[in-house]
Amino acid sequence: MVLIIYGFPASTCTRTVAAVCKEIGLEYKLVLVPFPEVKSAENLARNPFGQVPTIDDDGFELFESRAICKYLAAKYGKHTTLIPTSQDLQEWAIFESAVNFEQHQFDEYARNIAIEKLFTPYVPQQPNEERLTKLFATLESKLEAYDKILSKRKWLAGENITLADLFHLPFAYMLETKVGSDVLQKRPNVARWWNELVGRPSWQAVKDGA
Ligand SMILES: N[C@@H](CCC(=O)N[C@@H](CS)C(=O)NCC(=O)O)C(=O)O
Repeated sequence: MVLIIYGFPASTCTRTVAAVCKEIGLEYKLVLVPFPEVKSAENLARNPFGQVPTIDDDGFELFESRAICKYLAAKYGKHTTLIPTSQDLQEWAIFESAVNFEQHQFDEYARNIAIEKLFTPYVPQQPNEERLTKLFATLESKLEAYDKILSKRKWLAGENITLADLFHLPFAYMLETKVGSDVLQKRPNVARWWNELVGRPSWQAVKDGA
């Protein structure tokens, strides 16, 4: 049975899962849960947090995009480098470290910049410029650390691309194309990494909609 992704095309986390499917070469069917319906009883039954995406893999349902991607890579992506395939504990630890710093050192700031800058007009209120300045300053300092890491490794967890790299895609892409920020181009190693990542066919296939 074809993998089902419940979500909506523009959803950042839905596009992450879709990009991972493309990396693996795994077919999926997007079952539309429009944004206003994320808190519907039907969606809450699938995801108690009232969010998307959720997958249905032949009757097995799972929510939380990063966990979904790890599950899909482990089950269907053995021919890829998306998660470590060896039993080498250190390789796993470095991968988990990169997955964790994406979430806590990058997503935390990039997501809030996007929300402040792009989503508040819909609420409606003006972006809080003071908050934005602080978020950008913190993100810049985090990207200094990224540049050091990427001076020693081609990808964030080593010499091969992993989920840790792919998890950056939706919000980094939004920063560059919608917020109009050049933070990803200012540092040589980050720029080299980002430009290769964003050009991947997997992301190009879903960047405008899962
Ligand atoms: N941690 C969740 C976040 C999911 C998330 O924030 N989804 C958004 C769409 S991109 C959503 O459903 N937002 C509606 C809401 O939170 O009410 C994941 O990674 O799957």
